[in-house]
Amino acid sequence: MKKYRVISTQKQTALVINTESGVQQACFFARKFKPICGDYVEIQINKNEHLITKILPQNNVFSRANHKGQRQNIAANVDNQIIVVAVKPEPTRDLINRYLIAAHLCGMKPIIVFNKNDMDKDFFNETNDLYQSLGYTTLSTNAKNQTNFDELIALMTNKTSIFVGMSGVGKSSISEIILKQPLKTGEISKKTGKGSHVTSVTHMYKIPDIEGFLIDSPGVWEYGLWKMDEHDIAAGFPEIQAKMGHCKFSNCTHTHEPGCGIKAAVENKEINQLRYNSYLRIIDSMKYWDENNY
Ligand SMILES: Nc1nc2c(ncn2[C@@H]2O[C@H](COP(=O)(O)OP(=O)(O)OP(=O)(O)O)[C@@H](O)[C@H]2O)c(=O)[nH]1
Ligand SMILES: [Mg+2]
Ligand SMILES: [Zn+2]
Repeated sequence: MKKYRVISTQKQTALVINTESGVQQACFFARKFKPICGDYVEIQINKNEHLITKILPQNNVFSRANHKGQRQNIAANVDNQIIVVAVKPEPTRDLINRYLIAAHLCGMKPIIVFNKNDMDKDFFNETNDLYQSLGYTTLSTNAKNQTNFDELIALMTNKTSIFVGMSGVGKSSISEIILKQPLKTGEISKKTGKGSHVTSVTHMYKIPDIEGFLIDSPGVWEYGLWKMDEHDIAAGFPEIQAKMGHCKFSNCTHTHEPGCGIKAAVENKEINQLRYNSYLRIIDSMKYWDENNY
């Protein structure tokens, strides 16, 4: 029965929400299994202590690379991956494409949200046009005056959505508007003594008024894809998938092979050159894990 769901986890305990009553409860879990944010669990009450006794099968899992290039699971049972980008801080090269590959492999619907649309229209228009033409859902928002939030909330209704993106793009600001409550902010910085709003843990919230859950995650400088092969990476490029079947070799990686239909499509301008370059760079970045013997 899908009644209890993990909000956040610590070393030995997890905060769990009763999805029917909304009541939250700290629960212990045994070493042999470690629940993650978004997991549905079964719990037992023993002398006033709550214990997680089972993790229910996961629909899917949002992951990223750990420092060794292994797949590290961040949150379970996630329908939407909301990629928040802003002109400032500007997304690092390939960041959006990496997230899109992960969305595909993890089985989430990606939604690209261009936040801070009060800042630079050119960046938004160009990037937005590109991803829209590839079939992705995009939206432009402004957390200062709450532009386009009705559309965003509609996409999140009856779903579990995780906000991802660089630190400072506005994930928590957007979340606060949707949740109608201030979010937990980071600890007071020891260095500066100033309070910061930087999110430090992955945390799930029940959205008021509509059915749905929102997961706020800490911003990352570079989202790392775990070790995967060229075919996994190509699977995250719908324009490459659309042109498959025209390569001389059936196991073509579309990098160096003669008679490659994908390279021909790039030359004919049927596939965007910048996206193809990004595809090559992402494949190349996998060498890092090999070179470091991971
Ligand atoms: N101009 C403008 N500023 C915004 C907008 N949305 C958020 N900001 C500001 O951007 C800064 C960072 O916002 P946060 O919501 O803390 O960013 P975050 O993505 O949660 O960052 P991390 O928790 O570090 O990952 C804050 O100073 C916000 O006030 C917007 O639409 N326009
Ligand atoms: Mg935040
Ligand atoms: Zn090819």
